[in-house]
Amino acid sequence: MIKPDAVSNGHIGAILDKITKSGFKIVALKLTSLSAEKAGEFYAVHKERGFYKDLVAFMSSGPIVAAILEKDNAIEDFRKLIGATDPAKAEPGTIRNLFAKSIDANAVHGSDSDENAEIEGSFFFSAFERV
Ligand code: RTP
Ligand code: MG
Repeated sequence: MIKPDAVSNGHIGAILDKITKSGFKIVALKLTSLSAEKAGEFYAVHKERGFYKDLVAFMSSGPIVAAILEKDNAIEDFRKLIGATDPAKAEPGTIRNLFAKSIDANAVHGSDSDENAEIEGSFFFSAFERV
């Protein structure tokens, strides 16, 4: 997902370019937005964390881009490409290093397991929206 900060800062094109040039194939893509309820559902795993309320408010604050990506070793390689959760700690050249401003507004989300990628892909896309 490209988060609301990166969408409103005009980074959709640059981020998708970096993703595809890093060998990921886009198999589903849409510009949409999340209600607070849907954002809360998406990040339900963090419900007990202190940052949950801020996270839900931020993720429902503006348009986002959702995508399903394919690549060998996609989960690990994508997390390497996006960099650390806190952009101040993200390696130079990573998406969060280049486009994120803070740990809250950190430009992109990546699934953390194959299982969650399937769940999160189905959260945004029906079968006929995937190529
Ligand atoms: P994401 O799920 O968005 O790809 O990020 P992540 O795996 O790198 O980090 P995660 O631990 O899953 O946390 C989800 C999002 O919550 C915000 N967060 N804030 N203030 C804090 O200590 C804190 N920790 C996490 C971040 O925006 C993070 O992306
Ligand atoms: Mg996460």
